Amino acid sequence: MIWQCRGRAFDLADRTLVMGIVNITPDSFSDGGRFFTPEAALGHARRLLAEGAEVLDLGAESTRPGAGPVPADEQWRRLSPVLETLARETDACLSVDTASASVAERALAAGAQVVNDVTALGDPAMAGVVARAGAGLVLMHMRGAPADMQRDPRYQDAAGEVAAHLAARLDDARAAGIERDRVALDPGIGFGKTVQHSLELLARIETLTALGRPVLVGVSRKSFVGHLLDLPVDQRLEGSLAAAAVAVFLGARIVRTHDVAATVRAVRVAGALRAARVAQEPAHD
Ligand code: HH2
Repeated sequence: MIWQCRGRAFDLADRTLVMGIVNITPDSFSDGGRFFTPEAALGHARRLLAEGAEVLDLGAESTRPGAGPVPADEQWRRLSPVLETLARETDACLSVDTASASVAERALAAGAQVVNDVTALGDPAMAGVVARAGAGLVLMHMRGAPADMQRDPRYQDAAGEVAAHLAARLDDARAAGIERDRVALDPGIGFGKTVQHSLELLARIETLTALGRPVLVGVSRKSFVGHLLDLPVDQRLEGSLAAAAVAVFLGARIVRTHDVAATVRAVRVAGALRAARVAQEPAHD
């Protein structure tokens, strides 16, 4: 299974990509303010690359529950010095975590290869921007907006509804000229989901892998881990690793994380276990 991101093609048939998170924000839920200056963000980005991240996801707008939107010009003011420097000094794949087509367009012009859109084409101009650049695209499921998404989210069948929503967005992307092999799909853990919904989405990840595209999961330090273990954000590493490993074993191919070194190790073992299981399955013809 190939994920095509501009000139780059990731073959994810039997390996897992680790995407390191660089939050250039004052208010992100787990590391807000730590990497807000360009110097701090660059230092963090270089560290994540040294730890084995193959993709860096640069974000300038927190999407934590209750957060409001950050204007496009302010997002770009935060992103540009970091993105422009990284594009010059590394050939790592750079992703921009934005729901704004105008921010995405500027980031792609500055050398980003992927747009990570937590609104799955909520901005009507986004699909055209991604199509014209030939960029990779992450379509994430969210119910509601960060400001209100955790107010009593309800589903009859969370896994089925999330898959149907992402299948429809995948069709929209295709209709706008974005080839299927450019798209990765993400259930949006914690975005308009209770703890139980997040668990169900991870445990039934095959409802998403069945759509034939690489599945990305973002479980790192998320509140479902905190609820299960009754631990604050700075003590959720082991729980996050367990969730990432199980998701990879069940078929996820891209893991978005704050803790790259530990995640690279965990998903390598989980991926080897998945491969061993697949090798034992009877051939289907
Ligand atoms: N989670 C966050 C942000 N962006 N993108 C995708 N595709 N999937 C996710 O699960 C996801 C995401 C939230 O995490 P973080 O970036 O650490 O926090 P904040 O939004 O507060 O900056």
